[in-house]
Order: sequence, then structure tokens, then C-alpha cells
Amino acid sequence: MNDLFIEILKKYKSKEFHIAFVGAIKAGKSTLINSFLGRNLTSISVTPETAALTKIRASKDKDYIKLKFYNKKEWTNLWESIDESQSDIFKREYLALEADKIKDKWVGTEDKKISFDDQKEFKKVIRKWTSSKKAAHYFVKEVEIGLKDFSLPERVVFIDTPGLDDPIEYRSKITREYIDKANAVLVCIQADAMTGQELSTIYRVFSNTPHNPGKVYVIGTKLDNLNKPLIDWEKQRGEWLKRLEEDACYGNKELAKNNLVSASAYMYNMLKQYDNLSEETIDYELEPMTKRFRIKNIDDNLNKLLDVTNIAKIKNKIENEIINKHEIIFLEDIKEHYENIKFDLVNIFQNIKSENQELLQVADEDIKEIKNKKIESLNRLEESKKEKEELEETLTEVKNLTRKRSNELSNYIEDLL
Ligand SMILES: Nc1nc2c(ncn2[C@@H]2O[C@H](COP(=O)(O)OP(=O)(O)OP(=O)(O)O)[C@@H](O)[C@H]2O)c(=O)[nH]1
Ligand SMILES: [Mg+2]
Repeated sequence: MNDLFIEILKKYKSKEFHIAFVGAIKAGKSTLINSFLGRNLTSISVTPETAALTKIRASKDKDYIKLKFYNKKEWTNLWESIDESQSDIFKREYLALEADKIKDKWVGTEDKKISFDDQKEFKKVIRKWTSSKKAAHYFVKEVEIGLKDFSLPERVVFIDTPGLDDPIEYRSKITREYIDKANAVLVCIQADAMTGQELSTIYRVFSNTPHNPGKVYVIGTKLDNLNKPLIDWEKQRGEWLKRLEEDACYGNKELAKNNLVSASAYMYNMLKQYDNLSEETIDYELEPMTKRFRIKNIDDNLNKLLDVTNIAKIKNKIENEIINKHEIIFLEDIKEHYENIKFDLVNIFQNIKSENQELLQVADEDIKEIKNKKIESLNRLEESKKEKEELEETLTEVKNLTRKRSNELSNYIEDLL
């Protein structure tokens, strides 16, 4: 029982909370992450871009990048799986980028961590290791980005993933496998198209997490691409909900309604940098978008425009529904174990009591037998005392931990308000 508790405490201590951003290639995953981060960090492009699983989390100190490389065995396996997949895109791109020239430099290399003061340099290095246009990305198994201004709790990790339909099979496989592991999944689907392909992406995600559809949020991305975003989305939403309510997805109307949101991350990111945008960008990129929302004067309507992008709304959902809910579930979990232990303690002492009563009842019996029973009972009492001490120790540990987590949670909720 004690071991079980120690296991739980350990699990809780090291528990990371993973929020994965998945979807088809070019669905706007990286752009959406950037809007939550408040800076354009993850690489975005009009062609397949994110090639390595990229974890983003808080850094206590400076911004950093941490790289994990394939070892020789993993690299050989990867090549074999590419041979088997019968797709030659990987090899063609690999050749074109002359990646083989730098293979020996990176395969089997120890993990590497680099810290940064300079933002430009930081972005350049992130691109070097995550972009499918750079040769180095082939050899990196996982990239971790640490941000000193990450606004979510330390344990929260965002995961930018390669597209689920990435033509390079091993990349999409990494993403598929990740869906089950993640604590929450944000599926990005372009708001202007719910075609068969998009649906199959959605079904793929739900089939990877059959027991917990509630952890999936469907984000209709690039809302600004609709002709009349607000009106068109309402219609579109009705159609999407019909699909999402089905058993293959949420299997529940209310859950589907709550977990489907549209977003315009690109417009949000532009509006956030509005003061630094060139006139040309404002005239030819931003204004046409804002006009589709039937809003003309950007200067006077900045907050209204930020509001229609829904980014703040989704961020709130991440904090209030996903992270906080998870913290509460965990506290409940600990509380339940605490109650179980209390129950066991009561049982132990009730048993001792009834054994002693038995001892009195046999008082008439042979004196020798009484003595033996007494010794046996004393031994058991000794054992129980020990067990009681151990349990009390664990209880104190749990109490402290629960108190600490509650404080953290209420501080965190206070911060949010
Ligand atoms: N208009 C508009 N364009 C967007 C939006 N979000 C992303 N884009 C554009 O769509 C393209 C793809 O965006 P990414 O964020 O790279 O998409 P991704 O899903 O990360 O793509 P991969 O990593 O290649 O799978 C880029 O040209 C973005 O500028 C949006 O909200 N509105
Ligand atoms: Mg990307």
C-alpha cells in the first residue's frame, strides 16, 4: 500500500502536462502556437514545414533549445522503415538537401542544450532544427524549446507536430503515436473546408484516443479565409457539429459544442504587431482580412478585431477547462487514496480489538494456550504499530502535498483572474 502511494507521489511530482497541436499539413498548427506564445517562434510556411516533434515549455532562466539526436540503431531502423514505405519523397528530399554529408556529425551525438539572449539567433536555430527545408532536422529526434516568458505553469508543455498526412510516413507516425500520450489535443482543421480528407483527420484523432474524447478540441483555423467569417462559420459549425456529435467522435452534443471553436491566429499575430507592420502589409494583407469581418477602421477597432480571432477565448479554455480540470482530477485522485488509507487504518485497529476480545473469551482455557495467544497478539500489535507509523508518515506527506498543490492551484487561479 505504501509502495502504491510512493508511486503516485512520484508520478505526480514528475507529471508533465502535454497539449499537442495536430492536424493536416498546413492546417495552421504552428501559427496557432505562435499566437499563444505571443511571438513568432515556431517555423511556419506555405509548404510542409514542421518536421520534428517540438516541445515548448517554460524556462526558469534564459530561452533555450534542447536537442535529442537519433542513435545509430534508431537511425538504421528509420531508414529501413522508409525503404518499406515505398515512398521515395524522403530520399529525394534527403539527397537534394545533401543531408548525408552531415549525417555522421549528428547521428549518435549526445543531447545538446543551447541558451540564447538574442531573439533573431534563437529563431534561426529553431528553424535549423525543426524545418523540413534544413538538412539538420533529419537527425534530430526531438526538439525542446524553453521560453522564459511562457505564460502557462511550468509543467505545461505545448507540442508542435508534423502534419498527420505528411507525405513522409515516419513523421506522421510520430504525430499519431503522440495523440494517445498527450493530455489534451488541439486538432487544427481549416475552417473553410470540411472535406472527406479533413473528416478522416478528425476520425484518426478520435480513434487514437477512444476512451477520452473530451481531451480533444477541434479548432476551425484560418477563420479569416471565409468570405463572411462570422456568418459563414455559424453555418459551417452546424454541419461540423452533426459529424462531431456522432459516436466516432464525441458521441455527445454538449461536449461537441463546447470543444469546437474557430480561430484566426494569423490575423491575431498581425494585430499584435500592428504598430510595426509596413503600410503595404496593412493595405494588402491585414485590411482585406478585417473587412471580411465587416470591420473597416483597424485603429479604432483593435480590441474588437482581436476578440473575433478567438485566440484569447481558446487560451482561456486551455487554462480553465484543460489545465485546471486536470489539476482538480489529480487532487481528487490523491484524496481518494487518502480516504482508502484511512479506511484501512480503521480496519486494522478493529481487528486488533476483536482479537483482544477473543483473548478474554478463552480465559477459561488452558493457561498455556492463553500465553501463546498473548504472545501472538503482542507480535501482531507490534507489526500493526509499525504499519501505523508508516501509514502516518505517508499521510503527512500526502497532506503536505495536497496542501501545497491546493495553494499552487489557488495562486494560479488568482493569477488568471
Ligand atoms: N489567412 C490565414 N492564414 C493562416 C492562418 N494560420 C496559418 N496560416 C497560413 O497557413 C500556412 C501554414 O501555416 P503553418 O502554421 O505553417 O501550418 P502548419 O499546420 O504548422 O504546417 P506544417 O508544419 O507544414 O504541417 C502559412 O502560410 C500561414 O501563414 C490564419 O489564421 N489565417
Ligand atoms: Mg508546423
